[in-house]
Amino acid sequence: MKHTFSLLVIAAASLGASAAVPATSEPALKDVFGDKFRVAVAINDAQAKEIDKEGAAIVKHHFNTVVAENVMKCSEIHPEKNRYHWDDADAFVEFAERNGMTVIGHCLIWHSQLAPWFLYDDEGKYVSADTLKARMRDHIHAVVGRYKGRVKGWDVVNEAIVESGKYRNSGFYKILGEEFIPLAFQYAHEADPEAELYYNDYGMNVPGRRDGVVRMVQDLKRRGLRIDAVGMQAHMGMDYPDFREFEDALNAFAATGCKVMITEWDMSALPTFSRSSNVGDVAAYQKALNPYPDALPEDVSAHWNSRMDAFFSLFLRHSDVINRVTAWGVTDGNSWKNGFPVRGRHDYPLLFDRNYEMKPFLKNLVNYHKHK
Ligand code: 9MR
Repeated sequence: MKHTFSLLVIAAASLGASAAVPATSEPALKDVFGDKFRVAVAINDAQAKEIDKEGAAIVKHHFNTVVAENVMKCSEIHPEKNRYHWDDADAFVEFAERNGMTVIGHCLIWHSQLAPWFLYDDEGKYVSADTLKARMRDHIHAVVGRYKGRVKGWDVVNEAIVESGKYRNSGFYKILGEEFIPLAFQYAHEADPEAELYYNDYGMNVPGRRDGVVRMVQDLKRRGLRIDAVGMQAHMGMDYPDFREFEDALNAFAATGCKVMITEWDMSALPTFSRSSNVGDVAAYQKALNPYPDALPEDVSAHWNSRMDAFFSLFLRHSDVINRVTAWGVTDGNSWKNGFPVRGRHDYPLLFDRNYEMKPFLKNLVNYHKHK
């Protein structure tokens, strides 16, 4: 009963004009936190082209740095061997430049969202090591070269180390072995010697992966290659990552001499989904998959806000080594989490809700820090 009542109150409040404060009337995040780290967000095509006007307005008001959620990935920008598709990436970079924002490039070498032709010959077999090197070089030189001097830094390699600390057994690894990583960094540096270069991965709190990434970074440095930062994606949930493990990993990356960037921050508010969940009937199964289709219950929202506050406060405490914090999407409605790990979920993982309002934990932090 109490629960129903509070839901009604929340619903009424979100409808009432007096309760809603447009996010663009709040103090700008970049003004409040910009002296600590770059305040960044991943934007989609509709925001870059200002089709989603309210989303774009939030980006312009609150953020000083943008990354393209998809349009610079290999499958998008280089869909066929002899064809690049620049229009969407150009529009993204132009949007940033029109609005005085710093651009981050995502990403050059990744096993996923890789153009289907990239690793294969005409017969569908893996290409030789030399051919793959040439393709990587051409791709990296074309993309980095096109935006030379306009992109501050690149995620050069994405998600190449697994939880055990070993290299992911991707096509790149199968064809080139460990060498594909230093080669990618070398090519990126050749293409734009001024650009910062990053290694980016998820689940970085896991000790095996953490140590594997540290070893790989040290290897790049030993070879004299440029690497400026380690990107911790930071896709979180209500029960992961472990706070201490996350902080330990952050310290371990900083100890290599690299900066640390929080590159893809979001926190699912939904119960962690397991395919082995033993849910009896179809209706119960649907409900388990998508338990809060209308709004988050107050207790869940309170828990989510306090966890987000704890992590943001951790980022602030480590702002000597963290130089960028990036939300992976603008509003809850934009988030990839609505479709992962299963489609059709209604998730609440980002800094702004579906009504384009700032989440409570962030309002509190802004109010506290703007007076400092
Ligand atoms: O958010 C991105 C989503 O729109 C894409 O469909 C998806 C495709 O793989 O990629 C998402 O972004 C990923 C990012 O590029 C790399 N780290 C994991 C992110 C979430 O999957």
